[in-house]
Amino acid sequence: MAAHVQPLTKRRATKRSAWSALTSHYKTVSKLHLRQLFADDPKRGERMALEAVGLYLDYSKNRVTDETLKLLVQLAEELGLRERIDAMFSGQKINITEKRAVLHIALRAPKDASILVDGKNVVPEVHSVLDKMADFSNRVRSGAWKGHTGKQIRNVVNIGIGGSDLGPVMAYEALKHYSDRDMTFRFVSNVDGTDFAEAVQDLDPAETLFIISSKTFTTLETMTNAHTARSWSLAGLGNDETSVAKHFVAVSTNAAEVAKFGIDTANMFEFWDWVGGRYSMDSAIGLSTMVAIGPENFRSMLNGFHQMDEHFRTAPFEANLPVLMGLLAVWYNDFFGAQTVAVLPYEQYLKRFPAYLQQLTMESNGKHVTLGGKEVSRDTGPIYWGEPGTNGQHSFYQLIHQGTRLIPCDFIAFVKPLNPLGRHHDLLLANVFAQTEALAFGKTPEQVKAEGTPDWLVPHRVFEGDRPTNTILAEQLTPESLGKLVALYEHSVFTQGVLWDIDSFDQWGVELGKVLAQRIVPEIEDNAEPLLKHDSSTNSLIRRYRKLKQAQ
Ligand code: G6Q
Repeated sequence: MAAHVQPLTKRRATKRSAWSALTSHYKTVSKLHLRQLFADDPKRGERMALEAVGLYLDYSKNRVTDETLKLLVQLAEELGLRERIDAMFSGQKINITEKRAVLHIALRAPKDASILVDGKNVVPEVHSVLDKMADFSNRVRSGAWKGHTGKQIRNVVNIGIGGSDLGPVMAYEALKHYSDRDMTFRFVSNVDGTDFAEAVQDLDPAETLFIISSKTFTTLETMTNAHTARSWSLAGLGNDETSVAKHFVAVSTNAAEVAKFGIDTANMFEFWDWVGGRYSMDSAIGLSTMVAIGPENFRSMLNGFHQMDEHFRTAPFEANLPVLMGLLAVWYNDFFGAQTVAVLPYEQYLKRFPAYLQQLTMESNGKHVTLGGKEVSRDTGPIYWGEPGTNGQHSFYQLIHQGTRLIPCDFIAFVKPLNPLGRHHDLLLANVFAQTEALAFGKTPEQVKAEGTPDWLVPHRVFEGDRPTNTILAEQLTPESLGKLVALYEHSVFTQGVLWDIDSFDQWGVELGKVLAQRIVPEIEDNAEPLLKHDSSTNSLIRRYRKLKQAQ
């Protein structure tokens, strides 16, 4: 076990006292309505807000009192959050099941920083890869990098999946405003052939560059898509193998596999085993982002990440944005029994942000055993989901307002629009404020009756309120503010994981399905009828598929 991890006995003892204080406190707080909390403290909305590194968090519409926050902070202290933060930032191997350091914070560290992994400073390597990415991006953007036929590259297709896809897609969509509009960017992830076919159907191979993004360079989906891309590209370029060097580059930790695929390792952008897939959008995995928005904007995004890292590392817990958000998530998950958190960006460019967060939060904290391998004693990772506003208001918000479940929501909005059009932005923001107001305060039967509603209809039109929300307000969606926002959630996830005493950085849960799929592939593809040894359901599904496939 790594040296920084507290002995289990100590952790358990402190855990009991801090959690139990909150358990009895919950009994009082759960009976207090947000209406009352606001009535009792007219300045609550100003007091329970925090501004740091340019992000403003209003957490006043949460079902908490000062005492709740004090106890939650105490819980974090007792469970060693400070030591765990220090352990992560100093490169200790806190991903204990994979025996790896967790250093996405090194990806955005300034040049003069020193972060040691096994005694070696990793910061110079990070900057040398960033410089190589910048040089490449500039050459592609300027047209200096030519395709095999001498044509300029106009299309970039990133092939990757999971952490090697969701970050790049989200960042591209989020920062489209800053991207080179003369270029086309596509993202292929699914092993479903439709994904590839649709992505390239209107592209000219002579103008298309593929970025094969895979940490391991062995992932089934990515390698299948990469080989299909290779054939598609070669077919369009006279089957000249030398064209691969001009139309394929790789982002990986596995030089041997990259070379085996036929990509010159000079065109490989490296990252390291201490970067988890879902924490890699600011590593070389962000190459497509850099080509899209240019190196300067990419560096400004890294700077945003770094500002949030420093805030997280140094701010006292009660004034620490990611810590507060993490503590609130735990409060609802473990005391109110909330199953989910809705993330609702009121910013069209953030349309893929909830999908990105789903991997970040659920792959990280979807764990059922503690660091010591014991069954956890309380629920871990809530389900994160969401859609951009105002669209969701006309669909699933009904359940958030009037359903029987408690769904804490994060509303995200920006003061300045990127596309100012008439009254659009004022209307958008009015909706953010109206939603959090309606969720917190609702509408009482008296108010509904006073509007002249007939008695039979009153219950249907009552809004209980008391639905908790966070509102995150930033000045404008920029590369820098995106970096801050992503780092905010990364560190909130870390905070939650520390409170649950779990490894937020492994992902064994994705393994079993991968292994079983590899076993089934030959059973599906073999011409001879295979001897199937699965359960009766799986066996008959395979037989049915084989039969219908052969009949075609
Ligand atoms: C992320 C996971 C996972 C991973 C993909 C792709 O934290 O590890 O989503 O990113 O399975 O893996 P490769 O980059 O190795 O292809």
